[in-house]
Parts: sequence; C-alpha cells; structure tokens
Amino acid sequence: MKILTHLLLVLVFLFSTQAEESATKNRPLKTSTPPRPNIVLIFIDDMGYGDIGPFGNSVNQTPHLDRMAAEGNTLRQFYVANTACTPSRAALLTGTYAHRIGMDGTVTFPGEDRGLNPDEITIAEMLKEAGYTTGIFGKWHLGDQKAFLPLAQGFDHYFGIPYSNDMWPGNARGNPVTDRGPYEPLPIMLQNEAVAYVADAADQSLLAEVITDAAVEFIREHKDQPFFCYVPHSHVHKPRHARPDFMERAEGDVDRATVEEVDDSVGRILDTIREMKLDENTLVIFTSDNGGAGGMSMGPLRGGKGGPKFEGHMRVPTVTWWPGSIAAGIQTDAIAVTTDILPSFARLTGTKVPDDRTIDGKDALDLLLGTPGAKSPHDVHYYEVEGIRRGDWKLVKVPIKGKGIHSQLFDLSTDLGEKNNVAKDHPDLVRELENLLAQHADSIAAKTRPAAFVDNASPILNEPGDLPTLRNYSGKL
Ligand SMILES: [Ca+2]
Repeated sequence: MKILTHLLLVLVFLFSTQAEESATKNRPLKTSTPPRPNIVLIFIDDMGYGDIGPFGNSVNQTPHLDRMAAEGNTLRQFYVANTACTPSRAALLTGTYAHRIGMDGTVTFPGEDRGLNPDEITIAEMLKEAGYTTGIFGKWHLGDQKAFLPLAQGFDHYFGIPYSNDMWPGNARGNPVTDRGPYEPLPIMLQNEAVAYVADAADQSLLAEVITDAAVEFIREHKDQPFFCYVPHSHVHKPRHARPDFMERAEGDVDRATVEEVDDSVGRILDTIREMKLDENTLVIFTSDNGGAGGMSMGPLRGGKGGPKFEGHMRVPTVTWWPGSIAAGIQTDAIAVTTDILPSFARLTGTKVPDDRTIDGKDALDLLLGTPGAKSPHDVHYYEVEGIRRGDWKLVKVPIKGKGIHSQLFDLSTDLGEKNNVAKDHPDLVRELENLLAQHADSIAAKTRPAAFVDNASPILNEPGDLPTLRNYSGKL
C-alpha cells in the first residue's frame, strides 16, 4: 500500500510536471533565468499604416512581411510617440517623450549644434549593461556631431547615414534640392567616420540594400552572443529611389518599389536568422517612425506624415516575430507605444529600467509577445500633447485656418477614419478629455531634461574629396 501511494505520488508529480512544461512551453519568460534573446528592431522611415500586406495592402507585394505576420503577431493599435524622424527616434530609444528631453519641435539638421543628450540612457546602453552586443544599421538622425553619434549612445557598431536622405545637394537627374538646402554631401558613416557619400539617385537606390548587408553581416558575426540589431531604414523617406529590378517589378511605381525594397530587407534578415538557427532565440520587431509621407497609404486611417494627430499620423504598421515564443498568425488590438519598447526590453532581458529619471513608456512586453488576454498598460493614450484617447473616444486638437485650434471628438469604434466630429454632442466628455490632455502637457513641462549642445558644430563633410560614391564603395551596380 505504501509503495502504491508512493508510486501514485510519483505519477502525480510526473504528470503535473509535464502539464506545467507544456503550459510554459511558449512562455520562456516565466523561468527564473532571463533568456536574453537576440533582438532585431526594424524601424522604417515614413511608412504608412496601410502600406504592407498584413495591413491590407494588395498592390505592394510584401511576401516576407506577409510570412512574418503569418508566423507572428500583428499589432493593429501600435503608436509612435511623435510624428517626425528625430523626435520619434529620440522617444523610441529612450522610452521618453521627445518633449521631455528637448528633442521635440523640428528634426536635427546637418552640422547642427543640438543632439540627443549623451546623459540619456538609450535601449542600446541598457542592453549593453545586460551583456548585449549592439549595432545600428541605417539612419541615426539624433545629431550628427561626434558627441551625438551612435557610438556615444551605446552602440558598438554603426553603418549608415547620420540624418535624412533628403539632406543632400541633390543631383543632376532632376532630384530636387530641398527648400532648406543645398546641403553638404550626404556621408555614409562607418563608426564615426565618413567612408563614402551618396552622390546621386543611383546611390540613393542602394541604401536599403547596403544597410541590410551590414545588418546581416552583424547577425552572422554575433550569432553566439546576445545581440541588439537596430535597423532604422532610410527607405521609404523621400527622395525615393529603388534598384532597377524593383522598379521593373513595380512597373515604374517608385513608391511601391521602395516598400518592396523594405520587404526584401525583412526577408533577408529573417532568412539569416533562420539559417543561423537563431529563430527560436530572436525577437524581431517591425514598425515605422511616423505616418506615411506622400505616396504612402494609411489604409482606413485619416492623416499621414506631420499635421494634426489623427490616427494615420501616429498609428504604424507593426509586426513582431519570435517562433516558439510568439504564437503564429495572431493579432493584438490593445494599445502599445514606441516608448514602451525600452521598458518591455528591460523585462525581457532581466535588466532594470532607469529609475533615476522619468521614463514615460510602460512595460508592454505581453502585447509585443501577443500573450492571450494581455491588456494595454495605458488607461489613457496621448498623441504627443495634441490628442488623447480613452477607450474608443479620441479627442484631437485641430488647427483650423483663421479660427484657431479646435477640439474634435471621434468614436473610433464606429468612426476609425475620424470623419464625424461629435464634440458638440458630448460637451462634458470633451471638457474632461481636454483637462486630462492639459494635465499631461503640464506634467511633461514640469519635469524636462535638456538636449545637449556643442560649440563649433560643423557638417561631417564639406566636400566629397577623395571619398568614393556609395556604389563604388559597395561595388554594386
Ligand atoms: Ca520619418
């Protein structure tokens, strides 16, 4: 009898262990040791909510993103914290509103004396602390002075451009010089040095490919250690140029061709991760830095790059992928924000969110991983300091020509496209949301940290000199 009882206990133990194992199979985070997965964060420039297959686009062919979504988690209510390149990147990398850290307002320009304060703690610095090797491949745009470049913000490796691809002299093929230009030659940076420059449209067309080459090489070289690979593509920011075969496939539609260049890049990165057998140990996030610029699609949403904070300005196409830890083909509808990424990575890697300063983002890791039933960490969501959403009620401040700024109210549950302003029908709710929004703006203004400034700022390049063009440097075309 005693032996039987013992046997029963052993069996019960075995069964319960098995049950526990199967229940935790997809939840590596419940184990006591942090898994320290690799992290790849792909951040597209100016891509809209409706530009890729998983978000309903049927013109742009995005088979790799389609597969990523079929194997991963599509986040349909994922927001950027700001609507322009520089502030959006500042918020992403610090988990903090750009308004709080002096990086709101305008983007940084070549040779400007302002940059993201080196005292800020970026995702790269946080992950380095946790033993990660860190790399950025693509567009930085948080200050081009040496004190502000990626190596000063926690990145071990940097290849890419220091700011936007339209901050260049333009060229003889009819590409416009921007209204703030003409600028100095646009450098290609390797670590802190210019190693080539973007000479013309053909060089512009290579940017997605050379950035991807560098990211893929980094993944291969660091496959045996935890790595953070940040890929802020300069595509699909204007001026848009794509390689000839992509232009041909897109029947001359350069907007489509640049989106498909991005898809090709995602495919190459995911293929590399599979080939290195890192897929069950790598979290990949794909998203965009602000609403789509002209020629891009916001799908059902109103707005685009810049402007008042309608959904299309700030809700961005977002997919996460991590076979074995993220279930295949799921969709997440709870709200998460780019500022949540830093706190989410902190939990993921067993690191600490900086506690000596205000970090605005909240841990949304369960949403990134598509954990069933996970709730948004945000009871209220703010669109910079010009909009607020509680549940499906959205209030947005809209400047009306000659009439000042007006509050408009929308019910996103029935009016996702924000066409029917119902502010007049809900005056109490409008007042309440306006008050919350004002308190939010005040609370940021009450606790700010400055950007950093340097003396004697100067452009990275005055003349290309002996530097090769990008195509000569890369040996492509
Ligand atoms: Ca942008």
